[in-house]
Amino acid sequence: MQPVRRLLAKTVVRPTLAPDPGMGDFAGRGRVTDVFIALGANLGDAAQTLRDAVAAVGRLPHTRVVKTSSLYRTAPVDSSGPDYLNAVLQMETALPAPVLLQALQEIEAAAGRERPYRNAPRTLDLDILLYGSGQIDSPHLQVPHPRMAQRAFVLEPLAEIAPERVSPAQREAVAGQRIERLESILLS
Ligand code: A4P
Ligand code: MG
Repeated sequence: MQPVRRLLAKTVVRPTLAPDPGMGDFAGRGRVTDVFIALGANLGDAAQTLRDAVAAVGRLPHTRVVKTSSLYRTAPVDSSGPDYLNAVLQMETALPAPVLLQALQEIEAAAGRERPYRNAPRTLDLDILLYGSGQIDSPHLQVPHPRMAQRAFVLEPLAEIAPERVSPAQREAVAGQRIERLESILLS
């Protein structure tokens, strides 16, 4: 059995959040939540890795990718190494947030993600930005992502696919960070 399916088989699926007004039924699989994921990579063939990651997210059980942003080339923020490629995707999922986090970490591991030190260059990073309108503050998961408002590499792609989620003041606050939308390299 695949790791995520094994995990799901063992997981007692219970709501981690109060019912969300944005939720609905998803193919008869219970409540679904609108989720935004940040994708980042600055080692290896980053564009292909991010494409593969979008496909892998789309193959998760009870999950559908709704929208993807463009790819963005961005300067490392509190990090080192080559420029990053970043993007944001919107998905609908019936997976509880902790199960989704574990599934994303398995996709990172399959892409060869290593963690030699904090904010090290990486082949693939998948962070949960928003999980419905839920707020989660557990040792392993904080949502909304606590640093998203400080990062142009999150806010710009998020504003591209969900402009109502980012205010002009938030974008203005990160305007000094170098970021370039790539028109000729497609994510999906
Ligand atoms: N964790 C807690 N909340 C979340 C969440 N909402 N989504 C925990 C995902 N994970 C979450 O993550 C460390 C731990 O955070 C996980 O074990 C999980 O339980 P990680 O993926 O190992 O490391 P990380 O993502 O590097 O950690 P962190 O602290 O989230 O890093 P940041 O703040 O996201 O920064 N510059 C550019 N240009 N582009 C980038 O993509 N990324 C970073 C990472 C720094 N600079 C960058 C970029
Ligand atoms: Mg991460």
